[in-house]
Amino acid sequence: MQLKHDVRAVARHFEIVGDYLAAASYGSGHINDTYCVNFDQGGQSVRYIFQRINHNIFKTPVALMENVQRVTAHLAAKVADEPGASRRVLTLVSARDGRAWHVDAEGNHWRVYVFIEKARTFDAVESAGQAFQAARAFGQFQKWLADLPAPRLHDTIPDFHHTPKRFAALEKALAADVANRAKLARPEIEFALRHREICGVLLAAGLPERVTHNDTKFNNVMLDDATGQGICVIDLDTVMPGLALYDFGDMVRTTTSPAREDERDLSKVTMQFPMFEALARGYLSAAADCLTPAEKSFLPFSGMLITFEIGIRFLTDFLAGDVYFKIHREGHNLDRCRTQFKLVESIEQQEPEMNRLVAAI
Ligand code: ADP
Ligand code: GN1
Ligand code: MG
Repeated sequence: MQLKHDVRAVARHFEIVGDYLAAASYGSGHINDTYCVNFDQGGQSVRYIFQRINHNIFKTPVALMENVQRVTAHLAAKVADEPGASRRVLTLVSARDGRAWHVDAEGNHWRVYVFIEKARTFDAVESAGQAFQAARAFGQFQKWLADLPAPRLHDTIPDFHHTPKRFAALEKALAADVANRAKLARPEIEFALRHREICGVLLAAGLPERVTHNDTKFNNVMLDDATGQGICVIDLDTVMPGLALYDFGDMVRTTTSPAREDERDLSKVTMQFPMFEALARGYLSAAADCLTPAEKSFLPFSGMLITFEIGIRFLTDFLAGDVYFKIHREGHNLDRCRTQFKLVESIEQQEPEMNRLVAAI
């Protein structure tokens, strides 16, 4: 199949031995372009992950790569003495000019990671054990990065989780209605407007800034094929200063419902309490001693808020004519928005019980 990019040409700029064999598009991310690339190294086929950073969204790719270099180096030092250390952290492959990235003739920034074998990601959660493992890995990730030396990391996307600003962007897109689609999303728009008051809650709570991942989707953690253990947190583009709750909230969003993010049958979308319990226990097993009592008390609410926030981002993009997230069918962003809002409702209904559980852990 014809690829969107000349990956073979890109490969020549990286310190990879052996012969280039083949490349294929990989993963289900909404932003970057990811390829799995095979090389023949002495008769063995060895895989690498190549990624083109979407510079329409990440406007400062060099600053982003500086963050990724600092974060991966810090994590590598933390896991150095653990068994299988090389599979516990992403490893960048250097470009031939010594930098960690290559800029092609079109101005695209590329990076290469060593492929983590015998582990995989899942787009939808299958068991409470997986939820526990994912949350523990993300909690451990936050804990390991708590002592990242200064300076402060770059903000790769400013105000990424500033929910009130996300809401303002929705209102702007609604007022402009450039694609004439507001009429197709009346119930969703009404839902968003009714929930406006939750947007500012975390920002008003005076919580501490930490180094956070900010995109803790379930498919951004690799689970070991043999043990099921959460071995490596990936997708580091949005690692930057943030609130711990942004990470826990996105875990609730992506790891408690059995349905995919774009499921059309909304009856399948529901916050499964045992998954939430596994997430809370997994996350706290690793990160509890880093958290303040206030942060802990907001864990259930953060799930509702971040699900709402991503929901309004999908709705905004639908209204704007699908300019941000990759889509694969008509109405894709509206479908995604609907699953998010259904999940918000499900969390709202169970919030008291979720709060009781967290207080008891
Ligand atoms: P996106 O930003 O597009 O989501 P990711 O960095 O999450 O990109 O990568 C997309 C997919 O590629 C992941 O879900 C994972 O399955 C796979 N992947 C990414 N990095 C690696 C790696 N180092 N080893 C093995 N698989 C990887
Ligand atoms: C995007 O790149 P990916 O697919 O992991 C988005 C996240 C959203 C997510 C929704 C930089 O993540 O913020 O939560 O889609 N990343 C960016 O699935 O906007
Ligand atoms: Mg990803």
